[in-house]
Amino acid sequence: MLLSRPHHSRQRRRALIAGVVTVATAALGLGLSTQFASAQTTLRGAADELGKDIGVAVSYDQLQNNATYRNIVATEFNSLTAENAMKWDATEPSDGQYTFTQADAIVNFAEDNDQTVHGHTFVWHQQTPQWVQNLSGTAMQAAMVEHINTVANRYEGRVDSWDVVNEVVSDSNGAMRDSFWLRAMGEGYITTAFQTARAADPNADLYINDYSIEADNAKSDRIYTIAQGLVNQNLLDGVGFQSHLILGQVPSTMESNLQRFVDLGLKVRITELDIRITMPADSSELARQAQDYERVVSLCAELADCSGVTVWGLRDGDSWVPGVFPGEGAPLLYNDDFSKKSAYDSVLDALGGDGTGEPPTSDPVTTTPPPTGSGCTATLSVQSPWNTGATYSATVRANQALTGWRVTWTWPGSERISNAWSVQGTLTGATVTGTNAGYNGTVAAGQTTTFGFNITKADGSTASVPTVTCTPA
Ligand code: 9MR
Repeated sequence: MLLSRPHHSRQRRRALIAGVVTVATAALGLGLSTQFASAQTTLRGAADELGKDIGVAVSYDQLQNNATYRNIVATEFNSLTAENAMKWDATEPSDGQYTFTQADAIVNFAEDNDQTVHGHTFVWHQQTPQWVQNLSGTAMQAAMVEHINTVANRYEGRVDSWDVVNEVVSDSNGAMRDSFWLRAMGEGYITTAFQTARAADPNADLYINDYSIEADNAKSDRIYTIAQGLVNQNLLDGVGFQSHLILGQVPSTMESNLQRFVDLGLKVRITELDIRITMPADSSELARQAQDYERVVSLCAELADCSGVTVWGLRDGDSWVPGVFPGEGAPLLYNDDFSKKSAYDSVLDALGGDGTGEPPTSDPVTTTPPPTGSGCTATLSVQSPWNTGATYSATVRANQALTGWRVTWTWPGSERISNAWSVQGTLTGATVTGTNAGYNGTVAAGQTTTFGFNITKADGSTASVPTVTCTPA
């Protein structure tokens, strides 16, 4: 049952990777380690090769309003989680009144960019409106079932996995959390939530998610017991380890703890990774943070049943940490000016990419931009070539104000696009015709926007840089 359930977008990505592997090994007769001593220079490129999710928790506002944020989210991550937009207070603020604007925008963005979505969350003791909390047991159960049905049905086939319940165990001795859910319905609410989610979207992976369960401790023991019960009823697919960690405190038992859940037949996932530092953070602390990140991400990279890692926000300034732990911060991979921290490089390394800061083995090739004058010009540049593929980035420059653009080119040789982001259209053949995604069509005169893609190509051939024709659309 577990294995037979398809995972739409994840399966698509894995199939693609398997194709690359077959071609590479058949043509070269080389081991994978040689082939994949990879020159990938994005988290996404490296995670794709590994067949894992590298996710980020995103804010609707930033995605809407900040083009740099959008571009990094699209190019560096292959999975998204809504940091707040799918929580109950966002989706059903009053009884039966659903507002999906923000959640839809995030799911649409993920689809435009060929990203998986890990949904967060149906049942939590925070960010659930007062009207739910005030209900009696029977009415609360009915509201919970209705809510899960509505949200899971809406995103069926588009959200790959769900945190069905979040933080149901307390911090003291592994007791159940004394939440309004527990008080109104007893422990059975957890099973009911999973039964409902399973029936509503039989193809989604269902997770139980919690913090401070990374180590083998009383709290993770309790999660283990709950997980066992759910596994016996075929209601659970994975355990989410939030991993809101403190500098220097990656638990020594984390690997063996994750393994015991895998041994139950479950996936594991690092769902909300951040590593906080007492501020101000000095260079040695930032270097230590990079090591801590590397350790956690390596652990997932090396564990076949770890589905991926999601970082809980993009830039340090986007993080929830300083608001909740005054005097602590700097917990993420990017600085507020969007520059990459050492932690970024170490995550890239842990995913098997080239996070050393060294240029990739072959030098990137860049075209000279075609002459300006028409409505727009577009250029391609090879970011990181490897024997049988390459990652490209493309820049569209508006010579006049644009509300949409169309690009087209023909590959001179064997190059074919295998996946693309921030562009849509007829992309996979010898002649490529792409148009803007929903969010990057409007470009002011003199401004630029970007899109990107990976190609496959004949083993050892040079990744060519065709001339692109750009027209306003
Ligand atoms: O990062 C989220 C922050 O923006 C919200 O204000 C907060 C509300 O409680 O929730 C934060 O995310 C939490 C996540 O949903 C569950 N695990 C803990 C996360 C950090 O508090």
